[in-house]
Amino acid sequence: MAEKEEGVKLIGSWASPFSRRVEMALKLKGVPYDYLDENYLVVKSPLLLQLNPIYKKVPVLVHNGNVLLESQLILEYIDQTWTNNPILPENPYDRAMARFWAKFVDEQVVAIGFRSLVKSEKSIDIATEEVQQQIMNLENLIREKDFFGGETIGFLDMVVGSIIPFCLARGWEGMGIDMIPVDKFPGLNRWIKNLKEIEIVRECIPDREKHIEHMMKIVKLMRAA
Ligand SMILES: N[C@@H](CCC(=O)N[C@@H](CS)C(=O)NCC(=O)O)C(=O)O
Repeated sequence: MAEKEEGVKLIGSWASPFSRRVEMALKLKGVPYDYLDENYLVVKSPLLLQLNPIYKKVPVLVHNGNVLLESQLILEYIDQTWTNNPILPENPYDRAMARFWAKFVDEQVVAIGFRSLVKSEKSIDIATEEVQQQIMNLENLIREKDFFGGETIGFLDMVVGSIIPFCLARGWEGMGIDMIPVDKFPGLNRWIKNLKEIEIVRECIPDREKHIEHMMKIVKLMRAA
């Protein structure tokens, strides 16, 4: 375990997948940190606006006075600063591919995933098929492995895990949609089970019931917008 460093602070939000993945990395590395929870749906704190004036979003990591933004970049910073329990692959090709798929998830899957949550009953089947087509790419990647990172949790597991099973799937569950059925996605279901067996993952993911309620609130806000 590392000594508590001067000023390791995370400004996050309990239901934010981008914050959840940063907490997973800090816990995996054994980095002690102070955590401030933002209720950004109600009001953004002056601290958040001061630290992230560009996007005004969580998470924000402050380390020894340096402000870091954007969760994937924060994960890379954590990996390079605390080198125990590496999360990014060492091999340059594997590293590039982990970044490729992480970008795919945060851009493509997040966009169509949230879009599927606001579809009407009439168009939900088409939206479901669209999401399933995209996540089949991840099923093909995980099929032979326990984790995207190989034998244990890594960068891509944190990115995919925080977004799909522990965020979007909570919304799909609230809507009564079985988006990742085990017969279609056996690899992803096995991987989700593996993730849930990891203590730091369990410590970082939102409580299921509370999260489903929260996702339904988000769906309502998105529909009203
Ligand atoms: N690309 C950013 C996304 C962060 C993000 O979207 N955070 C959301 C919470 S899940 C947020 O702070 N939203 C506030 C807002 O949109 O005003 C990252 O990876 O850190």
